Order: sequence, then C-alpha cells, then structure tokens
Amino acid sequence: MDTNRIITLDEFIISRQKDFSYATGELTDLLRDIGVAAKIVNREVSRAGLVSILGVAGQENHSGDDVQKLDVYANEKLIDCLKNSGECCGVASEENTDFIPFPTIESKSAKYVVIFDPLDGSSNIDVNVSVGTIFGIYRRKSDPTGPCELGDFLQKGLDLVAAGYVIYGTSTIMVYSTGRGVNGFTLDPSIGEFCLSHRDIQIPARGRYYSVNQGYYLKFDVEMRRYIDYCSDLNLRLRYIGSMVSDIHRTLFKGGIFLYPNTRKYPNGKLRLLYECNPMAFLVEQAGGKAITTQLERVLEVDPKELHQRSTIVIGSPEMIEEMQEFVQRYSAVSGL
Ligand code: AFP
Repeated sequence: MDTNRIITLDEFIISRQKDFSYATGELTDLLRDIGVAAKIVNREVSRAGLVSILGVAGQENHSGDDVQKLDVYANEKLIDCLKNSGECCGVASEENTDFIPFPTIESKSAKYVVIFDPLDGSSNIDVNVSVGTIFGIYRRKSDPTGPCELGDFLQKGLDLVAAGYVIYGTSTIMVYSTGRGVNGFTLDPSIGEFCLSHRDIQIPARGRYYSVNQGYYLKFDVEMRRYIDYCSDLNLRLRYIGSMVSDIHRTLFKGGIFLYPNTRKYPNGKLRLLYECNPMAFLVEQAGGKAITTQLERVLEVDPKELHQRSTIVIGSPEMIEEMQEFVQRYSAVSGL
C-alpha cells in the first residue's frame, strides 16, 4: 500500500474489520455513524462564537427559531445518528437520566449498545476552549430478541469493544481503539473527511506534566495533597484545562499524569465512570498507559452499579501512575492512614 496516500476514517475502519474473524460489519458501521455525528457536532461547535450574533442558547434567534444549547444539540444528533443506523439497540448518554432503548429496524436486532458524553467540557465552550465527545461501545448481554436492558450498560470497562473521543479543537480529531492499538484521524475540512493522522499512538512512559484542579488542594485527602506536593517538588509543570478530553489528549501525546481525586463535595470523585473514566481508561491502556482510582483499583475493573456513577481517576503515563501508586501506599503505611 502507498504509505503517502491519504487514508480516510471509513477506509481504515473497513480495512480493520477483517482483523476480526467474527465481524459482521455492525461495529464498523457504528464507528462510521459516530464519525458522521461528530462531523455534524463539529459544524455547530465551530459556529459557537456566532451564537451572540445569531441568538443566545435558550432564546430565539433572528429567524424566530429556538437556539439550542450545544450539549443538548450534540446529544440529539448522536442519538438520531445511532438510532437511524440500526446498528445499536440502545444508548445511554450523560445528558439523559435513563438509557434509551431503540426499536428494532426491519425486525433486525442489533447487538451493541453505545454510551457517550456528547459534549464534555461544555461549560468552557463560550470561551473557545476545546471540548469533546467521549464514547464507548459494548456488546449487549440481554436477549437479542427483546429491547436492551440496564445490565447491557452496567458493564465493566474491561468489556468495552471499542471506545474513543472526538476533540473539537484547533483541529478536530477522532481518536479510537477497538482493542488493537489506538489511532487518530484529523478532520480535513476541505474534503469533510477524517483522515488517518496519528497511527498506533503510544503514550510516553513519563511526561513533564501533572494535571489536576489544584484549586481543590485543601479539599483532597492528605496523601493526595502530599503527592501533588511531590509533583511540584519534581518541577513538573501544571497543566489543567478543565475539559477532560483536552487534558487527556495532551497526556496521551506528551505524557504526564491527570488526576481527579475525591473532594469533600464529590466524595466518590466527580467524573462519571461510564461516560468519561472507562472510555478514557480503555484508550490510555491501549496506548500503553494506566488508569486507576485513588483507591488504587484499576478503573476498567470497577463493577458499575448505576448509570451515572462517579469515580475518582488517576490516568496517564505508566511509570508515573506506578510511582503515584507506590507513593500513596508508602505514605499510607507510614502515616497509618
Ligand atoms: P463540564 O462538561 O460541566 O464542563 O465538566 C467537565 C468535566 O466533566 C471534565 O471534562 C473536566 O475534566 C472536569 O469536569 C472539570 O471539573 P472541575 O471544573 O471541577 O475541575
């Protein structure tokens, strides 16, 4: 194959389908549908600055149409694309309280469910900070002749069939994995296609950055405060965007450690296990990194009990996660915590 040739997301996904002897094309189609939804969301996100000209979200614009909040818009587009595809039997979104079962199309029962956070970091959007869509795909566990059930969504991260994110930044990039490495595709706006730009992404073993909302320092447990002091002593650089997709994207490429520990306000952590932590943990592990909770449990092994369950997370370069783990174990032993 000519290695200089542009490879589109569709071509790449189809070429990878043959890696799975049992593949029937449904997962391939699902990933392509997510790519299409991402392009639609990207179009709106890139017009976000025009909202002040065209109307403010929640109000009417010049033409008298309602202007939707972008996270609501992104949610609706993802649900529409996935529902019409017929390749998944239901979705669970960070924006909805319950999962949404889809009716079977032409009596065909789909074997996947999709979990997503349609526009993570959306509180940053009006100041032009990069936001993203995070998704995870599971094989359903329930009887395929009936509608999907809660248990189809409450699966461990280890059971993910695929996961990824789309970052709407200076360029729009989709990064995903089906459990055989991680690849990134940059949207070329001139042709409207995601093109393979980052092949077989490997996270550096260490990085120069630590990423945590240090404003909550006094609200963290003591061993976490000491670990953050240690990062500062090492002269690591603090980078925290407050948009998980952006912070993880940097961590994946430059290396480093991202932490969202428990605080007094969020005793179990703030980020959602199913919508944020698991897909990111799956991707980062596939890229050679690690992801654990502040209780030092592997994120992908946590057994979810509810759709919107929160979790703590420490994720990033493998050597830095191991070091943090040893640091916390040593500190807890010495201080008798
Ligand atoms: P929003 O989607 O409400 O902006 O929240 C973003 C987020 O879920 C995640 O993307 C960030 O890493 C994290 O919350 C930021 O939380 P803090 O503002 O508490 O640091």
